[in-house]
Amino acid sequence: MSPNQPASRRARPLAALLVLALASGVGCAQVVTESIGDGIVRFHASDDARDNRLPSMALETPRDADGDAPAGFPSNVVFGRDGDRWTATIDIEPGTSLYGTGEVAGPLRRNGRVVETWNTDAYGYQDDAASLYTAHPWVLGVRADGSAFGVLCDTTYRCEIDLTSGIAFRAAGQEQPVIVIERDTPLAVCEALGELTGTITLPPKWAIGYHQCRYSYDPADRVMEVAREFRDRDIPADVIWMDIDYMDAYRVFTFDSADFPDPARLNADLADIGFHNVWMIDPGVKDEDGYAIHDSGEAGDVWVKRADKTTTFQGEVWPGVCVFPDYTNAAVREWWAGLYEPFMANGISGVWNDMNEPAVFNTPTKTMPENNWHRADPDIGGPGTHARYHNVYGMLMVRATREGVMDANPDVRPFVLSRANYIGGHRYAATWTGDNSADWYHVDVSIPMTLNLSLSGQPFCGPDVGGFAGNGDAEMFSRWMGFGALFPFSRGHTAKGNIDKEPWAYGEAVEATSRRALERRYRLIPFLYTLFEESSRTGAPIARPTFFADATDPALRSEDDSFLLGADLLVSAQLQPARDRARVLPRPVAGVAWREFDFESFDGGRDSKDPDQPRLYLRPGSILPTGPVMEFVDEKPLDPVTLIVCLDADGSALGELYEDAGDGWDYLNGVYRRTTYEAQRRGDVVRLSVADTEGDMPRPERLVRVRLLMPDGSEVRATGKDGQTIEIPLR
Ligand code: MIG
Repeated sequence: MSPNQPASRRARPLAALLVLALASGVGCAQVVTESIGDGIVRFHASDDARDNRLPSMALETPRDADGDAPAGFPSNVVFGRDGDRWTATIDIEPGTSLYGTGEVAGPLRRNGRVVETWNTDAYGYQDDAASLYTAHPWVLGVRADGSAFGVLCDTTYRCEIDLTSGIAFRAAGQEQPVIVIERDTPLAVCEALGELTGTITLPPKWAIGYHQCRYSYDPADRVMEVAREFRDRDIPADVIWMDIDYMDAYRVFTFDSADFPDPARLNADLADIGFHNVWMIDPGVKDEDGYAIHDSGEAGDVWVKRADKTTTFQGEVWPGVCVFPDYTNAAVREWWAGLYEPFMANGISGVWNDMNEPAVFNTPTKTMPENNWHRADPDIGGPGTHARYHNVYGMLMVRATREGVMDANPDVRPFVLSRANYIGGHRYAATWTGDNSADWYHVDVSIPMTLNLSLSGQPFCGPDVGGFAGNGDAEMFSRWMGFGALFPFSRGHTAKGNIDKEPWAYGEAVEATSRRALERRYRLIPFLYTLFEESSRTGAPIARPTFFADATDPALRSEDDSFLLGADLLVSAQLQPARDRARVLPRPVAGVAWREFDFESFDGGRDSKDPDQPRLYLRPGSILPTGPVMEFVDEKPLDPVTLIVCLDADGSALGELYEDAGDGWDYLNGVYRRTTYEAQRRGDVVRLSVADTEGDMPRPERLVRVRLLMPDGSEVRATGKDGQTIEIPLR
């Protein structure tokens, strides 16, 4: 047995253990391996490390060993030390591409990169940023043959992820387990990660519409003005956001009485024109006697402590000197959750938690001292330092926020956006890529950043479209909107002091491009919603790297100017001003190429004639469900359903459409409809029919339009009734 092979704890003969101990040069400690699921092995540095490990914050529920590691398990973890850090290394075969590592700037393929998990307020970050806002100690490996594995270093402490030669984790704190997932495909690894860490809650449908934000729309009249402008200009949008300036001097859970005198009225007026709303809440609570939130926190003794474990830590953030809820404690989370009931009663639809790394202005590290003290519950490891809990502070905050939001409005699905998070935190909140900049570098990285987050368990993500820091220009904004409209989370945002960045702010041409882009998103909502539902069940990412189409094709491994939505739709963008990058497409499938298609735009032309729209391609063998343009997702019923069909080499195609009430929980009791459409060519006729229907929601009477994409670029169209077979003669 070589030290590179996995060791089964019980089965290994003693002599081999001794050889291994000597060879690894780390004393007598023996790696312990155990199976915790089919093709999932947990490695511990030693028996001691296993017995004394801290509870996993990543796993949705603790996993017991269900046996020894399977014989011949392909990956092995070698533990060691590097100064005061413990290390875990995993060799990789030549030809292995590495991905994931969470929210990281730079290219999709991560080989050669070094990052560190340490949630950081990283305004204006660049390619070399070691740490951004979230922590995902996780690497996805894809071997030359397309088989894949995932490695989770199950620590909340600061952890370097070094991909310069194989995979190396170097972490502070005590030795923690390393979990390795083995699967045949990268998609299956993502799904297994979902089994371990949980999946997203299906969001309310409005949350997958377009979001419009800025720092800040202020006062309330300005909010209404922007929302009305969308409707007047026929630009689809579902959500408008209230950034920190709505508060009374940045005191959380308050409203500025001059600028936002009646938030309930504002939310109702927004609802009248089909807008939902999201309001920001930060963790820092102004340290001020007489301020109700402060006083109730004080009474409950909820704040994070200094190293002396008794005095309350104070740090400056927006409101001035603040104190910080200790979300590691269940009683504190309950207190925090309870604050949302009166807040949400103002007709608030969603909550945005920012600054929860936590960001602190007046310390050298821009966060809390690492020796601050958390009074954590035993089930997450008991009391401990900020060094241990820093990376989960944001996750535990949004866990409590989500509970509060759900307690306040139990009949609707929660929507929470968090800036900081930890692997597994997708269970509680969506994430965006923080304070990017209005420059071409950030245009370029917004696809790989979204993809690597998606490959790290967080499917509900996207960048600030248009760029947060700085102004940028019309050309850049236009390009960004073209493909930014197609991210799982699609939100325009910009910082205080910048020019306006609403879709119409740059004049008519850019407005037209933005409208085309958002009309595409809204036509694709039936498909996107189907993908969100799939993700909520299986953990599958929504935006996927193009190499998912063919993990054996080396030409796709670094491709990050394009991305897939689900398995079937390829979005191919041009991310350089000159539009001079060669497009990379998946190889034809049994001789049939991925087929380009587009939509008719509002001004009568084809939207793909607009060079700022990404090109769209359909996988051979697939049926894409689309709908009519709407001003907001629930404006009208889905009628007609337009099915865009690309037959494979056998003349067949399949596609799925998931529908439910769009909000609420009835879908969990069967009130939904999942339709599998099938197309089959026989001679000169293609028959489109429903192959399968699941769920209790009856099929409405409605039209189905079929757009059959032909190999020569032409289209054959047909119309029929949903549920009935539609015959499409080809000549
Ligand atoms: O330090 O609330 O990333 O999206 O607009 C700035 C104001 C604080 C940072 C967030 C940004 C938000 C801004 N916030």
